[in-house]
Amino acid sequence: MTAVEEHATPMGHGRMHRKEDARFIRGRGTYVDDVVLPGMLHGAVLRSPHAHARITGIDVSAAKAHPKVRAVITGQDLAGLDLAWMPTLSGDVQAVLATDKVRFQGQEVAFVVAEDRYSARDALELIDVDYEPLPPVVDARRALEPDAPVIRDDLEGRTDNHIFDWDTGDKAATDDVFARADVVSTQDMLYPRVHPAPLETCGAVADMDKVTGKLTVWTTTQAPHAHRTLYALVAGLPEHKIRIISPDIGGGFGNKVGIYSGYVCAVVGSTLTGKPVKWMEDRSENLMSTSFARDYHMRGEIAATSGGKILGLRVTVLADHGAFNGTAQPTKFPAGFFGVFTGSYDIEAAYCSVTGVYTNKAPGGVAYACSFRITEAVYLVERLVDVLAYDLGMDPAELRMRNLLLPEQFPYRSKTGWEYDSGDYPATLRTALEMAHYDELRAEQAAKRERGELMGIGLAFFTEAVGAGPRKHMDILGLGMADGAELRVHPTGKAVLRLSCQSQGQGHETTFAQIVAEELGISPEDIDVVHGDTDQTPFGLGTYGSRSTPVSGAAAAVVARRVRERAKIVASAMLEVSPHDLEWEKGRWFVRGDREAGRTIQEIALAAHGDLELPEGIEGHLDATCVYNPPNLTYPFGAYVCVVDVDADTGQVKVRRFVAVDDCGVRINPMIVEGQVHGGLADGVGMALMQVMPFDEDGNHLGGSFMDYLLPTSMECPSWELGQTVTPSPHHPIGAKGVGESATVGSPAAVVNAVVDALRPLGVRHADMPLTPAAVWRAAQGSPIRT
Ligand code: MCN
Ligand code: CUM
Repeated sequence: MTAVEEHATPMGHGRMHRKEDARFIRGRGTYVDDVVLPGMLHGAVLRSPHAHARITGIDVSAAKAHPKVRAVITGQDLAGLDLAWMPTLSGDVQAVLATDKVRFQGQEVAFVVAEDRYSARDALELIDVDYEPLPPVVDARRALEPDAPVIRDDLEGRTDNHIFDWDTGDKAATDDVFARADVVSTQDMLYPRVHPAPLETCGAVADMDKVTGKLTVWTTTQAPHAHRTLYALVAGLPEHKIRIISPDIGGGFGNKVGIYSGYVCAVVGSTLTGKPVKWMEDRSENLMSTSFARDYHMRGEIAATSGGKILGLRVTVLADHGAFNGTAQPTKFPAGFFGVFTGSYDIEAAYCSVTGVYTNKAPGGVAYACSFRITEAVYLVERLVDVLAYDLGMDPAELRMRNLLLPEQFPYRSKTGWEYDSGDYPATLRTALEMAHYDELRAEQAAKRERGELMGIGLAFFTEAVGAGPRKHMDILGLGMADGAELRVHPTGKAVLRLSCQSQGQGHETTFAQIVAEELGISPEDIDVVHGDTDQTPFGLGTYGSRSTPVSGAAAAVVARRVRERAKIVASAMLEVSPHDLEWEKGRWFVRGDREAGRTIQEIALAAHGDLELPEGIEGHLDATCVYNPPNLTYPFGAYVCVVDVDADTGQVKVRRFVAVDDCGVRINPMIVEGQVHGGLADGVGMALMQVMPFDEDGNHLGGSFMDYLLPTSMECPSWELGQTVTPSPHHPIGAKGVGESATVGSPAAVVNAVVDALRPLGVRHADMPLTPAAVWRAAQGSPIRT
């Protein structure tokens, strides 16, 4: 790599260091908990010790008598304000503070506002709640049994725990294909409940100004504009009197998409006391009560010829949604984008049905780099392909190569109706196999097996669908999935880009400046990115589902091109030629055929604000706005190879190598893309080997700290070996596809496939995540948890 590539390029796309890091590495970021306002009070939430119980009484008198307590709020108080229940992102309702029952351990029951954080916490102890415990539903498979306790008896006419049935694909055609297949491999598998666990927990500082009637909320949100609209709809506040500010965010990973009870209580607390109220949850509260992810019980069937041509896929899923259906999926997609479970393969037919159920666990669902459930879908199909390879006695790389979609099949319409925009899958898989020296690895493995050593090689090939909308097909609570951008160019040629999406660590202040820099030839250092403040940015649906680059990134390019076009008109007046005679090169318009006669974008910006007689169509500056409604999703993809060594006696898994070849189209900042991939790969190792949110049979949450809920560290991660192919998206203005969740989507299957491959001499065909030493040891003893 040359020095120029390694360090900041003067402008545009390239490995530029992150602009935001200057403040982050100096400890100068401003997170929600850094916000301190005059007279600010502190809130704390009283949570349910039971997973399922009726509330028969709450006595708050002692808490109210605490000298430092300013207010105590219960569900009944909120009911009086018509705020006891709030809509969820999936159109269900969720208790802000429980009134009738508690439905998961850790559910919010009361909110105390006090002069300091310690007093607020102390006062929680003074609240006396009478609970009448009810039997809980902990296992999703129990939820639909006729005698299962009904969790949501608040919903009128509700007599069971069923939420939705959703299906996709062609059932008859799929059954047909299965009937004539030589081989059908079936596998049950669980994608366990995990938690995004960002370093910064969730919180809010709410400030209701009674004089101006304006509510300002500094809050941990990935979607400030959507939050503002929801506050307006729920609380009946006028939307222009609500300002949501999402300052620096210490990791989101989906955890900060939804609205939590604590935010709403902080707003109510501020309204009642007339003072700003801060609420920050602690680690245990975060792990217990905010967005989970996954919890999909899946049965997959794959049909093939004896020669290894995959014919069809048939899948049933039981989805555990917890006590309130709070998943953030586009309205028409109750199972998210699970419909892409046909993966990267050319098959004849596919069918899948998903049933969602209530259980006595925390709500959530759009979390942990999920790509709207594509993580589950990719895990399913990539595990199934390996199970098929096992049953056929075929090499999993060869089986994949034989079935991958070919470049000439793009744009490819999948059997479940998704239009994959572009790809050269075989080239990407070949690159990964070459980087890994696959044949040598297999030879090494064979030699080790002779000696009784367990070494495994796992593959995964994934296709993602990121960048929701278009708005016609995708909305959340009726808000169409499009994004806005505004670009102002100051007289001296410096620019401000205002975005509706919001970074939680992905480096938007750098990459979005780079997009504009590339389009206009202004240095990225001269372009400020403003985001995360609804008073300062245009409306849009925010950052999740790796949609920022596909949607807001496109908006940034389009708005920059609009500025360029306006600049062209001004330049034509400056140069006294027709705009048709002008040609663009990065940073300037010049007269066709006369390179010397040109004006830089900076000169043009100054002239646009100056005394030049401006032509028709330009009022006095170059500024432009745009709303980008994507015509389709973008489909990044990748091929991963994982190598593990397994100690059969201890069950210890060592991830020795990990080769990841990602294709996210044009890379705006390759260094940031690699960082995103590194993080996602670590996530994947964590989920495959150690992460699960466990519950006991009473519904007690057993993962409430980082001693119990394990996150991967550098100790468990190998030195990642990254490669790339570049297949631009044909419909994205700069050919970029999203990448933020790719590695989390693709890597768990690669790791599990590697571990199962290592255990193959012991006859293991499948084992469920997380493959902890105990789980691997049991599998190696011939009693896999599930086969
Ligand atoms: N990028 C690029 N070239 C591309 C694609 C992306 O340079 N072809 C850059 C982007 O400009 C952006 C970053 O990579 O700076 C990620 O872009 P994108 O894939 O569009 O994803 P988002 O910005 O929408 O981020 C969301 C995604 C999600 S949904 C989760 S979950 C997750 C993830 O990002 N959460 C993260 N990565 C995370 N990284 C950090 N540090 N913190 C989180 O909370
Ligand atoms: Cu699905 S976790 Mo991300 O989309 O914020």
